[in-house]
Amino acid sequence: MNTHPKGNRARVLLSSVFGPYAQDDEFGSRTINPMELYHNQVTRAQGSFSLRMFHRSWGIMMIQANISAPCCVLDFPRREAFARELTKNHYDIVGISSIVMNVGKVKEMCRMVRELSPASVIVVGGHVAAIPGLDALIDADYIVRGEGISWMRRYLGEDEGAPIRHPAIVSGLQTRVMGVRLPERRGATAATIIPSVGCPMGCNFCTTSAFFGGKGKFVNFYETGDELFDVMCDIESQLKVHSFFVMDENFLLHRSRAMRLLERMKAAGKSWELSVFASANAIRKYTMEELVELGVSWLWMGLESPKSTYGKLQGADTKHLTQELREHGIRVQGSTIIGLEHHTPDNITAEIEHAVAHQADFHQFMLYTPVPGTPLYEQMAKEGRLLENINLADIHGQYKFNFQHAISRDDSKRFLDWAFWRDFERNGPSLYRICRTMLQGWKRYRDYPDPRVRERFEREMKKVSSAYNAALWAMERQFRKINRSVSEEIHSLRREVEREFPLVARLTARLLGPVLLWSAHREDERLAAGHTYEPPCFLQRSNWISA
Ligand code: B12
Ligand code: SF4
Repeated sequence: MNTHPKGNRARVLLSSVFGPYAQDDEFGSRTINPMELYHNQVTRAQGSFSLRMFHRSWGIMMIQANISAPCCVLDFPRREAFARELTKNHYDIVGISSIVMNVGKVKEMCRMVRELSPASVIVVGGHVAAIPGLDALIDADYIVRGEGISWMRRYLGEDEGAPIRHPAIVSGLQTRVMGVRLPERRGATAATIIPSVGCPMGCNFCTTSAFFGGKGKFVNFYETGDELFDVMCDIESQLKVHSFFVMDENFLLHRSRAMRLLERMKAAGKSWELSVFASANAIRKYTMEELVELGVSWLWMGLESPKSTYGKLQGADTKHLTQELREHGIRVQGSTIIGLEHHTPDNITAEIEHAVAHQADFHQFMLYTPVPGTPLYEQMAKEGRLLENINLADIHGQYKFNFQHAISRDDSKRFLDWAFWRDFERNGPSLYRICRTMLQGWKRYRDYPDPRVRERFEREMKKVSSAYNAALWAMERQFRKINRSVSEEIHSLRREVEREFPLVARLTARLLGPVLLWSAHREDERLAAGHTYEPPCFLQRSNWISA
């Protein structure tokens, strides 16, 4: 690859694919694929209790923060906004970021660039680049596979090995639950931190592992706990946060980095909360106290299946581990795969019941899916098991199988939908489950010698004893028609919270509870009428001098 003739004076536009997203259209948008993490693949069957929020496109934000060229990030544009930006300003380079299922939008955006800004070089990056033969499907000049910061720096003639600057990213936007949009107070939402991309475990279906090199490979943006600590301090002071969403596929796998971070946190008295992703084998490298002291308060863990042979599970009793984590106040988000090789129409129900019996605070269910670029895709292609004529927009694990399996394509969707529903019906709204976990944690750690830990649980209990308790009041009523015994459990939890915090908890439940009950009803009606949510468009310029 040659560097761009203008080097770092080239003007760069970095855009995510265009919306609207949560509707069916010819470009590959799908109603079941809203731009919302939880509602898309975790709490989607939970009606008005579903946790709804948007996340920005962090890949292009990271690239923007790490180049010195004049750059504009356009996130979640409509086609009109993308066209307007292309014609209003001249861009030497137009970078488009996408995942596989949005390839139809990339094709259309490349067409638009050629028409509206013919002198621009088109660079396409992100997971879409893993599609074999992509160059024949879209009209781009460069298709970038893998890590994009170093590629873009190289293309602009900059030092690709320079330290990574981390932008200050607010992790979630426009959070809604029970029909109420939460106020966006400064510091109230966690900041996103991205220590690495990829994962060395190399599970055969895993797109993120495959995209950044596969088994044994990953890219560290921050090698050491010291570097990470400095970045977190910087973002803490910019955004006034105590809480971090750590976007690293397997954060706890890198134990020496995590333990050094803990040392620094202790020395500086940082009472931070970390939401992390980690595999069971990595979690077991730590004692519960180490996790708690590190501030791990939310943990996303692959449970996959009791009979799966993935190295990351290494014989772990995931049910016991989930229970133990929750007893220590750590909210667990389990992730279960439906359609592994040993699954059949006869045993899948029992496997789903096993997953649900974990009583994780949140549960993601995903279909086993050969996505282009993964070892599983290659294997299925070799075995001739890939189904023909499946639109790439429908290959993502939340719809139907794209390969031959003992379970039929249509049944795969039925089992997936049932898994979400069963988890909700049996375990109640995730909002209730996290209140239970936080209360357990606070009871266990309220007298803990380390003041940072006490402070963190006290912060959590402030929420549980006020607004969340009001939500419990509304939930126990709303849930009666779904599962009376869970409604009674919610009632007992609320009583317990009110025993601990008699004044504030009772008062907020009586005052705010009825409002939440009303707004949850209203939200259920809205959702039943087909209402969906779309993220706002963002436009952010850096190193910009108007032409
Ligand atoms: C945050 C996130 C989201 C957010 C939205 C983000 C957004 N604004 O688009 C939400 C929660 C809404 C979401 C939704 C979905 N997501 Co999502 N998501 C993620 C997640 C967890 C983090 C992405 C991230 O920021 N990573 C960190 C950044 C730094 O990495 P990156 O984005 O890959 O960017 C790097 C390179 O790819 C490259 N790069 C990226 N863009 C560009 C552009 C240019 C020009 C260049 C040169 C390079 C480049 O450089 C970056 C730095 O190295 C990833 C998993 C993961 N760990 O990455 C899944 C992931 C991207 N999502 C995925 C999927 C499937 C979905 C959904 C379809 C849900 C589903 N059914 O599973 C929906 C689709 C929504 C829609 N309508 O488009 C898959 C994509 C699989 C694939 N092969 O395409 C992933 C990989 C998860 C997985 N393992 O299955 N998602
Ligand atoms: S442990 Fe998780 S992130 Fe790592 S390769 Fe396996 S599925 Fe992917």
